[in-house]
Amino acid sequence: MKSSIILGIYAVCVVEGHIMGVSPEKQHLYEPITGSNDADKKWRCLGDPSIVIDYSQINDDYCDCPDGSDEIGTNACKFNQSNMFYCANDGHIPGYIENFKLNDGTCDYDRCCDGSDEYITGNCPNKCKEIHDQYVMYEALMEEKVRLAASTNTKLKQDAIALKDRVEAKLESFRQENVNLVDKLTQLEEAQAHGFVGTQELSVYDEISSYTNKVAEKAADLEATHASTSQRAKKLEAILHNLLTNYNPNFNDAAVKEAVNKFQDYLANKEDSDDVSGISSDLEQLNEYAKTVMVGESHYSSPETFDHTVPTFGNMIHYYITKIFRLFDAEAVDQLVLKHIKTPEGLDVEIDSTRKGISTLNKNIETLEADLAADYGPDDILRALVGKWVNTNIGGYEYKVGLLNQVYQDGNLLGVYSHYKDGKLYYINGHRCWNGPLRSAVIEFICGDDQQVLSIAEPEKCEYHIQVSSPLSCQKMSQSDIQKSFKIDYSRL
Ligand code: MAN
Repeated sequence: MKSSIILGIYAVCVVEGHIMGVSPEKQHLYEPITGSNDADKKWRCLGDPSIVIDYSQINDDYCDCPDGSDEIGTNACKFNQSNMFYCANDGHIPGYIENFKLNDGTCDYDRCCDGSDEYITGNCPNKCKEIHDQYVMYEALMEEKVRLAASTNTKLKQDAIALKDRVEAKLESFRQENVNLVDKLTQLEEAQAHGFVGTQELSVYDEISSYTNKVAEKAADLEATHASTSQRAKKLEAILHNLLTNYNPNFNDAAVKEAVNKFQDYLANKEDSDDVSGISSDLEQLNEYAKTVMVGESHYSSPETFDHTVPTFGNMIHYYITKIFRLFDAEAVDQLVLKHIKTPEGLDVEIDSTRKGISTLNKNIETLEADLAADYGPDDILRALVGKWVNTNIGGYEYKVGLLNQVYQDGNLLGVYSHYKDGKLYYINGHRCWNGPLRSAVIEFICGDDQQVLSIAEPEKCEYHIQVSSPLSCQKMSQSDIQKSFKIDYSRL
């Protein structure tokens, strides 16, 4: 039983048509069910209509209904979220407060600017006018911020799109590079299995061919020159034969005698054959030889198909061709081999480095794919904040806050960025707390100017809650968001 003063106040709380603590929309639920005299009036508990109580038992500071619906204006029943005390806050925005905060002597002006939560203590005069004036200013400020943020956000969105495009392009080029490397590896492995590199072997053949073709052209010229020279020689020989057969040895003509003697010497030493045919087939052989160049075989020695011992004009050409070919062997082929054909050891090294290249590319591809699949918020806009650090000094600690990166408190790692959810960035796996868990942090964006740390709290040991201002969260600021973020400046009340 309460004192008579308190009873008096409770009597005020049950004036029919207005039950204290109940919102206007719910007042009709508190109409009596029977009786015209006050004493006869009854009411049913909202959560259990089988329980009927006297109308005067509502807000009498005694809990009659199991759901607490009869004591919405007192703290008599166990707290129930759906029975919160309603503050009308005339001139401002209505609010609700937990019943256990009623009459505790504290002015909860953020919920009840009219002080109605302290109806017994009378501690709290109505401050709705002052608070509403503050709110109106704050609301205008926030609306302005939202307006300004719209253009910043457009820019951030464009940056985010460009960054995403860049990641996609990089991924595409890595994938293409990967396809090329896999092809190359297949070729190299085939070459390793067969002992040569097919297409590269052809390159050597092509190069040798181009040399032998040039030599062939030269040889054809020489052949033609040789043919006409030998025609002329034959005519001269015929003239000299005629001289040899028909000269008169009885004339003592020294010049004729010398010519006849020298021609006889010439005939005695004359070559049997000066046939130059076969040069083309020799060159053909060279080309065929080029085709047989194999990886890892000792193919540098020239083919010993030419007989250098017979001193014919044709063999002279053979000699030069072979010499050229020997040049190929000694220098050019070595160079070509280095350029086009792998030695077995070189092949192993290249296969190894190609495999490593593929594995690195695969890792890079995985990283980029994960990045593209990650949640960067609506329109991927958070991409624009990657790599941004906002540092501050609070409570004697130097905080380094890397958005989507890491957070440090002096030398302590508070967490590594893990994911984004419902407008918040989550950081985990920081340095271990003394006798506690690994440190972790959450960043909440509050509508405001460019990214700055607004506050850092540690609601649980080694769990950090960081508020960062950003135009990002302005875009979705509804009227109720503005109301929720409004903070009363008590110094001005
Ligand atoms: C340091 C800081 C604090 C933390 C304690 C825990 O002093 O990281 O934030 O609460 O360690 O021992």
